[in-house]
Amino acid sequence: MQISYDRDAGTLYWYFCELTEGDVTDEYECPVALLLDAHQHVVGMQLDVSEYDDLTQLVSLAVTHPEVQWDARQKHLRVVHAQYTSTVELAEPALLDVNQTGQLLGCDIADADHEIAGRYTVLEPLFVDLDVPELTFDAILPEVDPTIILPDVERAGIVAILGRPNVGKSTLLNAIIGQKVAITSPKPQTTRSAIRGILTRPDAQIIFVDTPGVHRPRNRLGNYMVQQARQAVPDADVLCMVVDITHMPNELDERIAAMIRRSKAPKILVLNKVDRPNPHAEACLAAFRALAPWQMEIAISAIKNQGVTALVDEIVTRLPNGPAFYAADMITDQNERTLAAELVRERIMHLIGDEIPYGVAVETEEWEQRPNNLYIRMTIHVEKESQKAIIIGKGGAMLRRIGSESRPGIEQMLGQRIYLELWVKPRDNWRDDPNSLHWLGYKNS
Ligand SMILES: Nc1nc2c(ncn2[C@@H]2O[C@H](COP(=O)(O)OP(=O)(O)OP(=O)(O)O)[C@@H](O)[C@H]2O)c(=O)[nH]1
Ligand SMILES: [Mg+2]
Repeated sequence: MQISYDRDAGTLYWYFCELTEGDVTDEYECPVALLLDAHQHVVGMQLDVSEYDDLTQLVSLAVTHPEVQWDARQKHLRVVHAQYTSTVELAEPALLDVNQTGQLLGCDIADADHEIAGRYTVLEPLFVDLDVPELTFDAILPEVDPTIILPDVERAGIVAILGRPNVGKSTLLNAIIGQKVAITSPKPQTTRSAIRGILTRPDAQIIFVDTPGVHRPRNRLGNYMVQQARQAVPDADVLCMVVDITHMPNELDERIAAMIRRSKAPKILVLNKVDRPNPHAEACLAAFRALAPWQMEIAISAIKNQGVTALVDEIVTRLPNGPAFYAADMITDQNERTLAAELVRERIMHLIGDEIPYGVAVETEEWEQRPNNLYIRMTIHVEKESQKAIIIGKGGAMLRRIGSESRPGIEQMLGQRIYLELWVKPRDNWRDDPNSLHWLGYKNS
């Protein structure tokens, strides 16, 4: 067993094995409590995993350690290093790292406010040194190709755009870049992977990372999406939390704020959708202000492009000095095939109702330049045979409509005519199948 504590981040790491890269394939969350002795020192912790299935497998690695107790009745996993007299529940859930076979490898416990930091006297001798190399720019930015002439800018850096689903993160990214690099829709959970949009101005190059909306995952795809958002935080030079000012913050906003609070980067509160009437604006504003120590706040309408330039100006003043990383004409890290497939998925999000679009993945399978056009063949993966019929529609009408409504956007992006062929295939329960997720590109780095 390995326990360590990151003082800066206020995070305890409790691991039941040594981790090597690629071990963790899933991330769950669960309520967590610390076990205290009579002097209020921390002597252990307790994870409440009652929400999960296959608990025997989940705890199988943990229970090999003598300090670990499994309470099968309450479904609590307890790590006990000395006798405890009380438990204190933490506001933030623990993050559980799980391997491919469903075993719990370890967990992160956030004590963001450092409320318990002085209480580790008993555990401290057990702490192992954190030997995590500092993330540097080189670690996360692409290798600079010497043949590309990079723009001469004073500042450059990464800006993470975070928020709960549907608040307008991707709409904001598109407004900033001035072109569509991220798909948007009125349905939540539209964005599935972190997407980079690059803005090069005479004075600065800003790499914006649009992230999937943080939500309560109900499948492996959801876990992946939330992890994509979470992973964007430590890499960012500036953090923007986008909120919908017409709604009061909820528990998801609290969770995102907790993720943000752990970072030392400047934090900007972006109040979106100010174009909408909002009789409760004052109350909403006060509640969002209380979520984190914001360096500044700004009201915008991403859809009307109001306040967006002012936001970018504010961001630039907070970027580190340094050279550009991308050529001046590069606007996104996605390739054309991926973007084209995303444009088809966007049409499906708009055209098909109910839950079906959440189980749709679009894959570009052929991309061939022909004399008169570019031939593109894509497969629309669905989860069930019955969904296939809905996507195809009566006499193929819906599939034709998806194709004809996707084509103009793809042609505009590519600057040429295309011939788009769409096929629909059921892929059983792919959102919970690690192989399918990997195959479809939903894999964490
Ligand atoms: N009225 C109004 N609507 C907006 C604004 N910005 C975005 N929207 C709408 O809000 C909906 C969600 O926008 P997205 O940009 O897809 O939201 P998101 O935060 O990226 O959502 P996820 O990718 O699901 O996390 C869309 O219908 C947008 O048109 C705004 O400033 N005003
Ligand atoms: Mg989005």
